[in-house]
Amino acid sequence: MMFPNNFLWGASTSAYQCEGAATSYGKGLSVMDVSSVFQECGVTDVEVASDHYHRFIEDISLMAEMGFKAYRFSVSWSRILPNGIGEVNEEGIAHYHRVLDELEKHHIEPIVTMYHFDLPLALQDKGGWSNRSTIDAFTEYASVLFSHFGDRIKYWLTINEQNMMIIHGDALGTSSHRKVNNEKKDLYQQNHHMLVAQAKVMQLCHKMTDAKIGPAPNISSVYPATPHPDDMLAASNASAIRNWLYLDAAVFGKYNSIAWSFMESEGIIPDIHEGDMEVLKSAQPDFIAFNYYSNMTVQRSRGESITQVKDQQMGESEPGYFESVPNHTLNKNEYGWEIDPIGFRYCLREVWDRYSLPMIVTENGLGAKDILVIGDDNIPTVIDDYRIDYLRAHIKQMRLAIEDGCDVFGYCPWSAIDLVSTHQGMNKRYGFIYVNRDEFDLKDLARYKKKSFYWYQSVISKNGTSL
Ligand code: BGP
Repeated sequence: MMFPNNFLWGASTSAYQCEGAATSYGKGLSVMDVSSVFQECGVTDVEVASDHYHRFIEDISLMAEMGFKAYRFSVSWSRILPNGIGEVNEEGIAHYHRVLDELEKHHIEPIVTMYHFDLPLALQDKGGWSNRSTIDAFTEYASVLFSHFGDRIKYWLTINEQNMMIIHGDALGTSSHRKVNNEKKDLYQQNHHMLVAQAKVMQLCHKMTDAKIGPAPNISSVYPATPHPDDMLAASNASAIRNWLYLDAAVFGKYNSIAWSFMESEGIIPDIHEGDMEVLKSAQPDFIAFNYYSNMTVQRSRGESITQVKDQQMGESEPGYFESVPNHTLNKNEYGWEIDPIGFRYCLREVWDRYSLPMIVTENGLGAKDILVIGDDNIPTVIDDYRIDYLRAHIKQMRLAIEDGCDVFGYCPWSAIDLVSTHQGMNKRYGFIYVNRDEFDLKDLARYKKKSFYWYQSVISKNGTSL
């Protein structure tokens, strides 16, 4: 079995992690521009990032050289609406038109995330997602995007990793502004507001454009640590709370019953207004986009609250429901993330079985401390065989999933170019293209092609038949 002819090979980035120009050209601040996560972790902030704002022409031409069919990137909400609502920043609109012009020139399909962690600070100052009026703000933002770019973009993604913002907001830096007492209840209230906002925006997209739209959570299948029925139940709990809560609401327009009973026993059922459930029910995504890095393994919870690892891909536990344990059958990357390509096939099959909607993988990849060396042609490069091995193994499994009958229409690993990691700085790199800067030394920000650049170029040119 082959990849379909029009398969969308590409890669991903997000605005705050690569654009830079965080306080220029009329852009308002976002929560990520002032996030304490960077200081806490002693790593670079996002003021300059990869300078993609100024270098997108060069970056997109390198993507074209790799043969990209698609580029998944996010629009910065506060670059479009500096205050989150109200006045539109025309410079922001013009910038993304220029990005789209460039992509069009190279026949690269834009896949655009509307909101990737960077909520406008002005909205956060009014309570962010805890404040119900952020639903209207997101709908207003979406309507600005659809009216300016609706005829140029065929694929929209609503919210990147809503589930990780709820479960791991501290690691990502999206919840560092939270100032409420009943923390968990507030988080699930935020979650409800995002679900309603997403549903409204999906409806609006179908009303205002001919484009397709879908959610973009981070999905991990969940293995039981042993065949003990208690561990099986723990795995089922974990999957419901981590995955299906989010996708069931987006696709079926209802709360997953296991997740609901978890929220009930924890006393964290959100305040649901009249009409909210109808809004969820009446919206439909056209596809499911999801990010996959690793699966998780859990055992029955011993009840006690165990120390959580502050990382979005590790250490999730819910006392009383499930407890994460390492999976000793898998190798780990240098940041402790388990590498599980077979689990990728399993995960694709699970999402397909459950929802029967076309799927696109919007993140997958290997973070590593790349080392720049001088190549044969005297030009700096990175010999990232470890990244090639990771991607090759995952693409093979994706091909098998397609053979299994899964409808997968694109693959956009993380990341097109090196960019700032959510909480581990500039030294944790994912790109096919090296960006020449260090944690705090900006150097010349030059772009260098890694070995994986040439490898991915050949994968795309042969449409995945030779890996
Ligand atoms: C996902 C996010 C990305 C990204 C990626 C890698 O959770 O959607 O924004 O950064 O993970 O994570 P990290 O940067 O923490 O290595």
